[in-house]
Amino acid sequence: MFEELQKSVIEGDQENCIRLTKKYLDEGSNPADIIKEGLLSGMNEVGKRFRAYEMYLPEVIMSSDTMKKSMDIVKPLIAESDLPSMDKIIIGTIQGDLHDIGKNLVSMMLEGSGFEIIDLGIDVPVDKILDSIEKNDVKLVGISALLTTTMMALEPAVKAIHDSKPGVKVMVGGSPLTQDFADKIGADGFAPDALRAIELSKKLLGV
Ligand code: B1M
Repeated sequence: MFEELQKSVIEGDQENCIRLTKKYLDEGSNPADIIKEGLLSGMNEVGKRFRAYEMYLPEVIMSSDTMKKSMDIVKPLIAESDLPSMDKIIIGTIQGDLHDIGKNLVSMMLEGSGFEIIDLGIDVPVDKILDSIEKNDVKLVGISALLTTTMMALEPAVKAIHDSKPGVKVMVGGSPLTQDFADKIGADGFAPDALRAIELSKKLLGV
């Protein structure tokens, strides 16, 4: 029923996506269905096409942005309980590191996939992450590191999170990191790019 809406997300056609979203709302469609079966479903297809090399990253970003604009229209109209489950993810760049372009891209894509992002910014000390876990009901933390120096701070951060917040998983990413490194420091997962950060988040959260 929401094929046209899915198509507008896939094509990153913001104007059409907003028009269709409003049209479905005017016609009385259930807002939660518009999100699940139209917007999120369109974004899922985007992920599949990107992995199959049928879409490029800038197109994925446009789709994600398109989807978010319509989400902003629909979300306030539905009761919290009717919202498709929006798991929260804390994300930040590790202490000492000021790089945030990749981290912001990951945040944006995760948000576009229906996660609620708590972005702690750059140069984030582990205590700030622990505080944020305490205040929010969060089961996944994502930490970015772009320097060979700051990536070393990931191991104590992962350990501190695992020790004081059992059950909370940690995903790491950033250009100098590898799966091997992530395994060695005890992280629960490593994603080499934003799309794989979405897949990994879903896997780690069992979504
Ligand atoms: Co700096 N920098 N930088 N820098 N910088 C690098 C990283 C560097 C490789 C450049 C080089 O020398 N060739 C080098 C690191 C060398 C090393 O450690 N071995 C470097 C250096 C040395 C430095 C300074 C020390 C320079 C100096 O002052 N002497 C300094 C450090 C400051 C600090 O952090 N304390 C510094 C500063 C800066 C700027 C402030 C000028 C600027 C950052 C601006 C900003 O982020 N707002 C900057 C930039 C832009 C870069 C380069 C050019 C680009 C990084 C980037 O944004 N890439 C970078 C060289 C390069 O990578 N070619 C470089 C694009 C981004 C989309 O990719 O961040 O890899 P990336 O993110 C990807 C994936 O890695 C992954 O998904 C993203 C999207 O696909 N990913 C995750 C990232 N985080 C993830 C988290 C996840 C999952 C996936 O889960 C949580």
